[in-house]
Amino acid sequence: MTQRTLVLLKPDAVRRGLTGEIIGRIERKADWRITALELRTLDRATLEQHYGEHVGKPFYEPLVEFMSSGPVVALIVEGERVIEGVRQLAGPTDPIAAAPGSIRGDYGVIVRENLIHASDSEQSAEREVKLFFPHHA
Ligand code: RTP
Ligand code: MG
Repeated sequence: MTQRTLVLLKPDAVRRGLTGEIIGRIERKADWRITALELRTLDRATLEQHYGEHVGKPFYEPLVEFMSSGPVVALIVEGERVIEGVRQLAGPTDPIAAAPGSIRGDYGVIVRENLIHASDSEQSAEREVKLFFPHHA
């Protein structure tokens, strides 16, 4: 089942020089390919749309502060079962709960600064691709 997903390498990944490492893990998976890629700093309006489900939660404001604190790398990745697959590569939200071998498990410690976002369903993927890459929608 060929799918596409929206991936963000968060500001901590860019600051720490881990984007090449993370993109390499994604690129090396059989069949997956990057079809869009851009370095950009996110504004509050974009983040409010992207993280709409979290508006009002206690972690929302610090999340927006963090996500707008520096550039992110936004990518569209296409390929076989890529939505579930990138979530699996990333590991659970809390990096301490994430197994070694996963991106968050290998490089993260703080729940908020967990290096990578990946769409969590086909519906989210379509919405997020449209938000970040309207020309690819
Ligand atoms: P994402 O949306 O970024 O791919 O991550 P996720 O699905 O694994 O996690 P989600 O529940 O959607 O939360 C979005 C992001 O908010 C930050 N967060 N901080 N308790 C906290 O301090 C807390 N909980 C979540 C993380 O950056 C998480 O990835
Ligand atoms: Mg999420």
